[in-house]
Amino acid sequence: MMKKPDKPVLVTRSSLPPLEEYVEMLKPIWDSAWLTNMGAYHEKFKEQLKRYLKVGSLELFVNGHMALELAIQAMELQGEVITTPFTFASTTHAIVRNGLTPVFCDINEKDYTMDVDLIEGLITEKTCAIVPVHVYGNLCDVERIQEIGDRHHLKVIYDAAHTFGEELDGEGVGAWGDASMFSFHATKVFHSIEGGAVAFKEKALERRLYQLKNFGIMDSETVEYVGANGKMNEFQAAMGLCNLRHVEEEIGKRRELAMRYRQRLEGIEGIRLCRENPRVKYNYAYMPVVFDGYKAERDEIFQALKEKNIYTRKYFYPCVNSYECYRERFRAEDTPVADRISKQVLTLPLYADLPVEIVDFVCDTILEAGE
Ligand code: T4K
Repeated sequence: MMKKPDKPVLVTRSSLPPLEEYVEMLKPIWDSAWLTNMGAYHEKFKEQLKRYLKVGSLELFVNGHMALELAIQAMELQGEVITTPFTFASTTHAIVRNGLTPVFCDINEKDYTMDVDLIEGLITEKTCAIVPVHVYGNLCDVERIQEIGDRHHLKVIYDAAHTFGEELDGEGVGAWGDASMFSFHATKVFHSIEGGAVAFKEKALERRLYQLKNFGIMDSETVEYVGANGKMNEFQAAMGLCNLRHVEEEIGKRRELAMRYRQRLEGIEGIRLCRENPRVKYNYAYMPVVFDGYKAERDEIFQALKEKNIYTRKYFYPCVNSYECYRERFRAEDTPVADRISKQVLTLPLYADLPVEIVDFVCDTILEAGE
């Protein structure tokens, strides 16, 4: 086994373009002194993203959370929203901050996305939408969800924060549902420092999303709507444009490392990895591993790795329905699979420049902890 790394290895590390490339992009910003409010880079980034993500309509935002919160607001909903508790805080907060009531659906054991067999049992006369999450880049059963949404006249808004560039049967994942939110946060496969986008179907949403991100201001004398400020600035868009040139290479490197983890950990008793769906083009956003009946518990492995300078993360523990701020309203026991998986899962370090020796070191440490 290699010796403990000198520097801490974190769960991820932002990918950055060559510095000169970004500096070159900054020159026109200095020349024009146009820093934000839908500048030239903003528009160019939007067009390039539409092509890369293979979606017809898209609006950019300052971050993924604002994108999701405002996408939900744009739908003008009331009542209950069926969603998953196995996610980042943002998903549920976006629902609640819109004055809507989240109804938590449990997840499946296979890929930790919403268990589609349970959705219909949660629909009431108050249900207005479904907000599923393609967690870790694992695609939800979009076909079944579409069918349920259509049958019950529900909006479907995907939290696609983890699925940048993913495809199902060659079609961009953002083409599913009424809208999908992508996050371009620094920790993501693809980033614009902070940033996000909403891909959507209905053309009318374009105007509403624009109003929502720009105070409802349509021109210097016309304020049409009580909007917020969710605009992406030119420095973000410039970083996005640079990173877009390198994203395929980044994903390729991640893929190699994910395969290495798989090679080392697959088939070991008590260790569960997600199975890949051959219809999906993945982005290898995260490397989740579930310890279920392994000789060491998740928290013991977390600790063993930490002692060796490897900082994994318990994404997503605790489940949202046991957060302090929601404790009075929900119970984690109502979604037992999510509750259990959240206590068994660890996301291992994965980023393009992670040395393969570290992947081996992480695997060796996990295997040693189970001896
Ligand atoms: N929906 C879902 C399902 C999401 O996962 C997220 C975000 C959202 C919605 C909302 O999208 P955004 O509004 O964020 O665009 C991180 C990210 O901040 C967050 O974007 C992400 N999900 C979540 C899963 O992970 P933390 O609290 O774990 O971040 P932090 O600061 O502990 O960073 C994690 C690791 O990343 C560090 O150990 C090192 C590395 N890192 C971090 C930063 C900030 C870098 O390499 N560079 C950096 O600049 O939430």
